[in-house]
Amino acid sequence: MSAGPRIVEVRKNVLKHNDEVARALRRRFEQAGVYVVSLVSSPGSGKTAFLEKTLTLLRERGFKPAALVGDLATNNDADRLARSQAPVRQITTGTLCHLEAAMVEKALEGWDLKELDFLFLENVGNLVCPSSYDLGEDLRLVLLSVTEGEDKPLKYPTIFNSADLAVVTKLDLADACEFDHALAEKNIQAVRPGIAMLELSSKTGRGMDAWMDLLAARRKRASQPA
Ligand SMILES: Nc1nc2c(ncn2[C@@H]2O[C@H](COP(=O)(O)OP(=O)(O)O)[C@@H](O)[C@H]2O)c(=O)[nH]1
Ligand SMILES: [Mg+2]
Repeated sequence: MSAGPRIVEVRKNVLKHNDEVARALRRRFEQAGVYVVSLVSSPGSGKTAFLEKTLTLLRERGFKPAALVGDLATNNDADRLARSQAPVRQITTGTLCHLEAAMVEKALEGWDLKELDFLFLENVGNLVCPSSYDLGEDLRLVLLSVTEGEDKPLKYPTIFNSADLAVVTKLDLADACEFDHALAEKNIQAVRPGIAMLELSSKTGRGMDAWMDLLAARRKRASQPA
């Protein structure tokens, strides 16, 4: 037998196991009444800056958010996010290019989810690997910064295709990069037709009010009985 089919089989089993853990996590999140949002993007597109601002603004509005953040190495992002005063834990993945549901489950040990309104999961910066792994989240964000180029959705369609909301970041740098908003939107919509989109800057705060409104509305909708 060639090696090809066996590799596919192992991968299928890994994904199946992940889906089972993710399904259990989703049930736990629902029962606890916590709304869970994950963030995926390439390294450096502004996930941590956006999350730090998000945690701070949510706390100012009286919500109780927390975050888990994944990186191959260092606690740098957890240290940055902890400045918001929200509970934060770092997950270091070693050589792994994505978070898996079991890592989220383990990192949550000791936390009372009923105490939280929102839980954010910052995935490892990567436009390929995280797309296949369900983490039990309610909402998956894909970030695209204006410095990355408008063509990235076409080059990495799967990550955009598996997301629920596309967030264009670093709006304050758009003019300097001659960012073409219409082209970026066209490319995102080409790979994920109908996806909701936001444009914002974590640095200036522009667009953050719309994000806060969207988050509160989605959480409210999720908590209403079907
Ligand atoms: N000008 C500007 N820089 C930003 C913005 N968001 C993030 N950055 C910078 O982009 C770099 C990478 O951001 P980071 O949050 O670490 O990205 P991550 O790797 O996706 O978590 C850092 O130097 C940030 O200060 C923004 O809205 N505007
Ligand atoms: Mg980060």
